[in-house]
Amino acid sequence: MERRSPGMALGALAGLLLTAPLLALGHLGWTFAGLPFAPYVLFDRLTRALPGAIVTAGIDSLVAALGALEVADTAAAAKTAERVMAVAIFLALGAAVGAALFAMARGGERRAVRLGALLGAIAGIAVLLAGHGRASASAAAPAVAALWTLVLLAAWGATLGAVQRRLATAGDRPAAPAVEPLDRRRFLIRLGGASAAFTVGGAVVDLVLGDRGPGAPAAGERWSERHAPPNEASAVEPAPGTRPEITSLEEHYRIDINAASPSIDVESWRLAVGGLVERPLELTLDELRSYPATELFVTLACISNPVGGDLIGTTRWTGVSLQRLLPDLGLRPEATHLRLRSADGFFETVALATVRADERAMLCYAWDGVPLTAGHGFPLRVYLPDRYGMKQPKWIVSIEALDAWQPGYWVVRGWDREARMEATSVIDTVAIEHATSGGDGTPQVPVGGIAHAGARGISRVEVQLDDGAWREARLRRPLSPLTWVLWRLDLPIEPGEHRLTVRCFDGNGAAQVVEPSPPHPDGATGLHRVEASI
Ligand SMILES: Nc1nc2c(c(=O)[nH]1)N[C@H]1C(S)=C(S)[C@@H](COP(=O)(O)O)O[C@H]1N2
Ligand SMILES: [Mo]
Repeated sequence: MERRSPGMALGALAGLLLTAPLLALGHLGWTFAGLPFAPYVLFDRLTRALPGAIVTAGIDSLVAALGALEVADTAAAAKTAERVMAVAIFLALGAAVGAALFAMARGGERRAVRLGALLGAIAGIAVLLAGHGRASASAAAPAVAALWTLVLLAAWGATLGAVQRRLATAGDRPAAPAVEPLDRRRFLIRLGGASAAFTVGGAVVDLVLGDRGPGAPAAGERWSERHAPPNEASAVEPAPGTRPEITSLEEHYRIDINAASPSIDVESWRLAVGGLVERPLELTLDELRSYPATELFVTLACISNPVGGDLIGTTRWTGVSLQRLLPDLGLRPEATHLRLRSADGFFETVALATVRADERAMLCYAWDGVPLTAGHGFPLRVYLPDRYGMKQPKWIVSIEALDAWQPGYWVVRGWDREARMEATSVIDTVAIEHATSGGDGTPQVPVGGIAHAGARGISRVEVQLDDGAWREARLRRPLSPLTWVLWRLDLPIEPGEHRLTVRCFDGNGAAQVVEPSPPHPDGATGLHRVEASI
């Protein structure tokens, strides 16, 4: 009797059915033990290896798509989309390995299990290599993390081999060849059921019990909970519906190149200072904190933020001024730039001239009075006034003094060298339900929002109703010269359908750029408009 060994299609199916529970198990290890999660390791390697233009196009279309779908939190949705892609790719790889194994083990040979274990172990080594140099993506000790990855994938491969044998021997029953397809099908159905049960069970445990991850709030009391904002006395009250002036840490957008944030043990973390220095240094976080602290309200925005988008936030940053730190770094006279490197492989260069000209450039360790969260750069990130987020590495591990400028991570990938923040203004609210009746009976509608122009400040905001004249809004005193300005205008609006447009002028009187342009390569421009029916 001829044996009918399971083909590559069945191998792919078996690969899928076994990869799903592998994902569930791997994710549990990630959630509860800080072990590396292979799909994220591979995905993060992929995003670093792909050409900048492709990654940029991917990010742009993702942000645009999420904007079109009007999702509430672009950054979180984008991160979820990345993770879904990472898992999908991993499932596809699992199916491919399944097909390959079934092709190699034709005939139901006994070697199938060993061959599967071998393929799994090779996959494990590939994952380890992909994650090499980014050991900090896992909170576990490197040896434990490596062992986990290898054992998990080898066991997965061995199981795949066992499934292959089981399917192959289903065709090995000389007595009842006609029963064979039924037996195979029954086995596959049982395998599918077990896979689904295990996967769903793991996911439920993860969701219910796991609260690790970058979203977890930092311990300690927030500065903003104990203090009134410095502009409390400003005469201009925001129009109802205007966004909070201080963004809560949970609401602050998060953008970076990581499916999983670096997880850094602060006890062993050091800021290494090298390059053109008299002698290399290593600074602990406590040493950095022993300098007099710089406290600044800052508005940070991502260069990928479209006009009116939500990739912008304001909080209080605490750190040590780079200017103050400089004398202790022992820089050699020929040094002109500092290259900051991050645990995730991100990097940027800062000119010493910038540091010397602006004492507000700082290495920052706290937001809103509590240590940075894992997602926002714990334990150390930089702040550079007037620049988009792409110039501001999180999770800094080293500073290298150079005698020339070097392009940073996103500059290499085609984004602007300077990444200076564009002036932008946004209408947050047309508060129809808070309208008061004006002198002539026309409803006075509170309209409000934000305007921001990096460190240049805002001197004027104007609102246009339909095609009417531009009318000047009142400006609330900002939290600092570095933050957005809340503006408000109580505008008489006749009932009907209307369009409102806003524009601003920076602190030097320069008008915001009116011509619409996309975020790439140097930040979005154009006016923000909303439709309102009164
Ligand atoms: N190490 C590292 N730092 C990084 C990034 C990154 O991917 N890795 N992304 C940058 C970008 S593009 C932005 S917009 C800001 C976002 O900071 P946030 O996530 O705290 O809002 O971090 C910057 N710093
Ligand atoms: Mo960004």
